[in-house]
Amino acid sequence: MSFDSKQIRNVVLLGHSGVGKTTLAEAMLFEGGEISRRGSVEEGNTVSDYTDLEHERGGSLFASLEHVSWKDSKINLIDTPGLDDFIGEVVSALRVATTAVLVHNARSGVEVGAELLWEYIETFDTPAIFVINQIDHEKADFDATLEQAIARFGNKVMPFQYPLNPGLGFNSIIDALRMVMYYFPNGGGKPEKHPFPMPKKRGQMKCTASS
Ligand SMILES: Nc1nc2c(ncn2[C@@H]2O[C@H](COP(=O)(O)OP(=O)(O)OP(=O)(O)O)[C@@H](O)[C@H]2O)c(=O)[nH]1
Ligand SMILES: [Mg+2]
Repeated sequence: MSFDSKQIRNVVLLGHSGVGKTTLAEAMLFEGGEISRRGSVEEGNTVSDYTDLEHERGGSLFASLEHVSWKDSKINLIDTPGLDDFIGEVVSALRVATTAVLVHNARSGVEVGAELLWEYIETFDTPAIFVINQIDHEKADFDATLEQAIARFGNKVMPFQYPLNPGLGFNSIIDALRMVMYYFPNGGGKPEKHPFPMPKKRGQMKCTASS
């Protein structure tokens, strides 16, 4: 398949060490049909962390480039290491990226690595999207992480997708742009689309997109 330059996106995944960037990259490759089975960092079989050294350390040490086709676009995905010892890998990736995806962890909130990376995003003036990850963790606190992100990075942080039920039973996302709820059935597979669940009274929903 060939793409012209307007259809190509260079996206860099960055974030504090261990937030889940490599796992997210693996999920994106799987959803895009590039791989038929999702590998895991623990099993040492992700596309991104392919070196022996990364398998030994159980985390990314190098920026790695993957490709995924999505609808009529080609996304060049660069997964970067979170440890600040390897910041050079992140800086090189940011220089060629059209979009930065700054990943946070709902279990730990906004961490110091994210603040440092934000300075680089601002230096390169790269448009950024935040992803709040690990929503399924028993200690996940989406609202607190979002509040921290707004407090630290300003009012430009605007949620447009958020989880309906973070924590162990997590299975639904609200997409406020498309006005739709995605429900992920037990056992995985494609999400079901449901109508946007409207609260009966104002302020009744736990996570609101714009209150
Ligand atoms: N429960 C849960 N665990 C996750 C999720 N994403 C990642 N993990 C786990 O978090 C740990 C770190 O994940 P990685 O994908 O290696 O994180 P990373 O940001 O790439 O880490 P570095 O490359 O070392 O910066 C692994 O044990 C993953 O299995 C998630 O959405 N939910
Ligand atoms: Mg990684």
